[in-house]
Amino acid sequence: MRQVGIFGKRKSGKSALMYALTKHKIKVTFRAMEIGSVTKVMLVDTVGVDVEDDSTAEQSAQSVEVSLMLITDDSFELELGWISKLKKNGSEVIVVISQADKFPDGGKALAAAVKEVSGLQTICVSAQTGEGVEELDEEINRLLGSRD
Ligand SMILES: Nc1nc2c(ncn2[C@@H]2O[C@H](COP(=O)(O)OP(=O)(O)OP(=O)(O)O)[C@@H](O)[C@H]2O)c(=O)[nH]1
Ligand SMILES: [Mg+2]
Repeated sequence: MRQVGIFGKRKSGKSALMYALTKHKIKVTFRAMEIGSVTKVMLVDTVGVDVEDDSTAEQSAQSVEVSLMLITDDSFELELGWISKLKKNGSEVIVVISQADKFPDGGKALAAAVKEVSGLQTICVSAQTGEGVEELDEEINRLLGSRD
């Protein structure tokens, strides 16, 4: 089955995002079943990239086609390193400003900072309010489709 990995530091909201995406996917899948087009995707939750032994995250990085890299604050060097590694492994990467509801500006300033340093586009997502979940799901599907 095609795998989408969720990476990020401890407590960055990986599991909450996985749950929010799953809920959204179930809704969309019921609609897609009616028109007979369903792509089965397995979401892979991982340990934090900042844990001492990140070997299980390393392992997941080998088998995912699309990776979500969660960023929650302006120290994101570790994440940028992981993004390079994931791309080297052949994965597409979507950078997610996670827990976006916690920012007064919805994560826009952090998104701009990430863009300035790395040139990477981001999607601001809140697992709590659902903001950005649909956009994220569409981007995942677009990238999976581009690899068919
Ligand atoms: N406000 C807000 N809180 C969130 C959001 N997502 C997660 N949280 C909270 O942040 C904390 C960590 O969320 P988790 O989803 O467990 O994070 P995680 O990355 O899976 O954490 P570990 O598995 O321990 O590495 C929890 O208290 C969540 O309730 C969000 O979108 N908005
Ligand atoms: Mg978790």
